[in-house]
This record gives sequence, C-alpha cells and structure tokens, in this order.
Amino acid sequence: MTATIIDGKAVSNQILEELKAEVDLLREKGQQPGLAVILVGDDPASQVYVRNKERACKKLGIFSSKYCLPDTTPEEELIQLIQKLNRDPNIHGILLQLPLPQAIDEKKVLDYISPNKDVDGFHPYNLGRLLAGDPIFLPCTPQGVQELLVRYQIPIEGQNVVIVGRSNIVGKPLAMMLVQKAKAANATVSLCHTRTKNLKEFTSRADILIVACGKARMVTADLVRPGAAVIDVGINRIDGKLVGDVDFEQVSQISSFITPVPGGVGPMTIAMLMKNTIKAAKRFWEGEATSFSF
Ligand code: BQF
Repeated sequence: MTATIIDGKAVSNQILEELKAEVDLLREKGQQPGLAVILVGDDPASQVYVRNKERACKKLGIFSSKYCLPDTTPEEELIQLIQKLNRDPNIHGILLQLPLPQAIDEKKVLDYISPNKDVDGFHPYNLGRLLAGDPIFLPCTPQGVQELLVRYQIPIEGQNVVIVGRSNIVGKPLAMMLVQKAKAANATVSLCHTRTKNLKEFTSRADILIVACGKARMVTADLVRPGAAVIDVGINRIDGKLVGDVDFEQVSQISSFITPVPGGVGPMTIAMLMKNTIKAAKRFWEGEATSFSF
C-alpha cells in the first residue's frame, strides 16, 4: 500500500477561509478579535512560529499585537505584561510563545494568563475542563491532529490509537481528547513514552499512530501496522532540513495515510489558534467569559 499524503497546508487554508468569513461577519457588527503574542528571547524557531501566527491574524483580519522582550526579562515584568493584557478589552487571546528562557518559571507564568484568554489551552483550568470532559479551549496542536482525522474521514470511534510522546502540549491532552465520550473520539488510547516497555508491541497494533516524541525519524516501517494512519507531529531540523519523528520515506510505503513534515500538522496548529482566538472574542462579547478570582 502507498499512503494518501494528508495535506495539512490545504486543510488549514480551507479552515482559515471559513474563519475569515466569521471574522468578516463580526466586523459588520463593529467587532474585531484581538490576539497578543509575547516572544521572550531570540530563539530562531520561535521567531518563525510567531511570524506564522501574526501572518495568519493578518490574513483573517484579526487584530494582533506583538511583544518582543529580551531574554533577560525578569519574571515579574513578564507577569505584569500578562496582567495588563488580561485587563485589555481589545485583546481576547494571549499567546506566550514557548519555550521561555531558562531563568523564567514557565508553569508559574502561564498560570497568570486569564483562562478566558488562554487560547493555547495550557492553563490548569482549561486542562482541568478537558479532563472533566467539558473543554473550553483545547490545545492547538492536538486539536489540529483531531481536525485532520475528521476532514480525511479517518474513523476514530472504537479504533486503537497509539500516541508516542507524553508532553503536556501534545501527547497528554491529545490522549484525553481522543478517549473522550464525544464526537471524533471514543478511541481506545495508549499513551507511550520513553519508559514504555516494548514500544513495538503497542505501535504495531495501532489503527491510528500519532508520533510526538521529538526524535527525528524514530518511527520506522517495522514499528507500523500496514494500513495504519500515521500522524507525525515532530519538527526536527537536520542539516537545515525539516524532518518529522516518522521515517516518511519508509512508512509512506505501508501506511494508509501519512502527514508530511513540513505541511502536515504544523499549519493546522496555526489554524486552531485562530479558531480559539475567535472563540475567546465571541465568549467575551457574549458575556460567557467567567470571572476568576485567581
Ligand atoms: C509546517 C512548535 C515545537 C515547539 C514549540 C507550519 C508551524 C510549523 C510547521 C508553526 C510549533 C510548531 C509552533 C509548519 C507553531 C507549529 O508547514 O509544517 C507552521 O508555526 N507551529 C509553536 O508556536 O511552538 C512550537 C513546535
């Protein structure tokens, strides 16, 4: 079997079109969603990601303001900026680009973003809502993966989904989303990681194999069940070239579906961020944003 290549760029462009129509409608009502993007330090990959996000905002007509802070920024100053943006009625989403410089306590700072403006879905409140089966803001990359499966009509319900990688940003929330009693879910999920005993025993039984382990080309064809759908979340730079966590050349020979890197999950992450930002703005205008005392 040779795989259908999942065109994440095309799907994301289609979603951005759909979202643009929504933003246009809001504009007629005099409303414009706003996203604040905070970049601390000068990590080149982060600069690319921030540029992608700003470009998407511009394309849709979402207001965006970028805050570039030096990597020597004291934690206290970053927290003050977040608190100012929490109060700003023209800002509906706050995106703190990760990773942060070593000296800053990422978890501590993320806790200051109002759950109402947490368009990355990283605040413990939003993670808790997901765990409780009543999510508000879902993390962008897991949401992008789920959306790709849906748009390519890859069955999820009752399927064996195996996720390799247990990060708080991808693996863990995605496992929770796909195991949920909900649409585009109801899967049997295995969450594998660096301490998994006999990884192949799991991956070779996957109907849907999702890889987000951060190791270039780690998943080779011998780990994959022929006919499985393979979603590669990895982004690794290897001598100037972007490669995923899946050995694309090998695995695309035997899988039913596969996402390329670049052009697979990556563009979907950006589209889901735009979706969350519009949702945050609508919740604000419709008075659905909750009052928090933390
Ligand atoms: C593509 C990210 C690791 C750590 C922090 C399009 C993006 C990437 C790839 C992008 C990512 C990855 C983002 C492609 C945002 C996805 O064409 O394949 C877009 O901009 N991403 C991020 O903000 O932080 C990260 C990966």
